[in-house]
Amino acid sequence: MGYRILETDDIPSYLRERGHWDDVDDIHVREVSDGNMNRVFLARSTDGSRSLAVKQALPWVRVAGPSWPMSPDRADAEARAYAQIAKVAPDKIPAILGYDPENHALVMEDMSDLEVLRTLLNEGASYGPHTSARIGELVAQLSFTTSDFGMPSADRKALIAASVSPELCKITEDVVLSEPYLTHEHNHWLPELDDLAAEFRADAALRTEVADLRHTFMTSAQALLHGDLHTGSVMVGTREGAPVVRVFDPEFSFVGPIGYDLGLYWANALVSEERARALGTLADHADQLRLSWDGFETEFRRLWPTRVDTFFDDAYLDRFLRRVWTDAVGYAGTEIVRRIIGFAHLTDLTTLPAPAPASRRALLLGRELILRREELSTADHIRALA
Ligand code: SR1
Ligand code: MG
Repeated sequence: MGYRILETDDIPSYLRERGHWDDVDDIHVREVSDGNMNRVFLARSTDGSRSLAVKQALPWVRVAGPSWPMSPDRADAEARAYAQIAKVAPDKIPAILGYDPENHALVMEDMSDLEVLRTLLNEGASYGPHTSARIGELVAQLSFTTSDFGMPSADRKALIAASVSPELCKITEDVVLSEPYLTHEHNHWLPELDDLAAEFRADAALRTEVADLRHTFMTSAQALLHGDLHTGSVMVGTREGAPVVRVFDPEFSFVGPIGYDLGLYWANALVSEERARALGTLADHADQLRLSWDGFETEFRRLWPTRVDTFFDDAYLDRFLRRVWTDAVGYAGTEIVRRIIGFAHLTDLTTLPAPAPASRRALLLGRELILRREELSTADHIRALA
């Protein structure tokens, strides 16, 4: 039949055709699309005893519409990434019930009992003691097991080939790692930030450092990444009295530099901290870099003795982790900058009653993280700067 764009009314028969739902008279569907890229529907039985989510990639960027075409093949990358993460951290992603490559649609666990981390933080909640540690742990589990430490060389080459995702990598290379430092129609910012936006475009030293991070993003095939690990890609809550952290939306997944995933998470934590500072609701925001790094490093070191290639010795591990840290600091800087003067902004800042002062502070912090990433060697150094 070929690819078709699913509308709310199509979902009951679609789910029946795909073998996920028998009684199409007892199904209520609503669209809950929220991200920049795709459509999401929730289907639920009348008594709420059954529910699931359907996510479909459109042939364009959802928030831009058909004027920004984008292959729906990106859903294949997402399905592949989920399959890989499920092997090593099944408790940290939603259960995937099926993937339909023809319609680029994933059927998955309904997580609407959980909350998007960004939404909670914007409402003034704290992170809690587990969230960032679990995120760090997930990055370690995914990255170690898909690196040359966790996989035989030939399997790694096959993984790299299977995970090539040129269109989505190009989005990141453009909207994160170059456009904010150029004159580009995608860029927009608050009028109060005109001076800084112009300064960033004219700053040759800043541009060279971003070029370095961009080239590392393009060439450093360290491990399979989530690829877009911001606080809007994390759901949290409690199930049966236990804290739950679920990472979703790995459509930007590819084999790249591990620091990119950590850096994105850090940037969003730092921006959320600026929001909390502006509103006087600062809770445990200041500690999230340290908690996520500790979670990452502890898990990566725990896995190290299982490495498949012992030519990589313990001294090399220290050097490797240092490089991941430095990359993460730099990518955190680029993520902050692009979220304020680039294409896709953050509700953390845009919904503030007076967004300019916090945005300005964050932008200046982002620049420092990019320029001084080699010397900012601990979470305390970054803390002092923030
Ligand atoms: C055109 S897409 C802009 C952003 O949305 C996605 O969530 C990624 O963060 C991407 O950079
Ligand atoms: Mg997303």
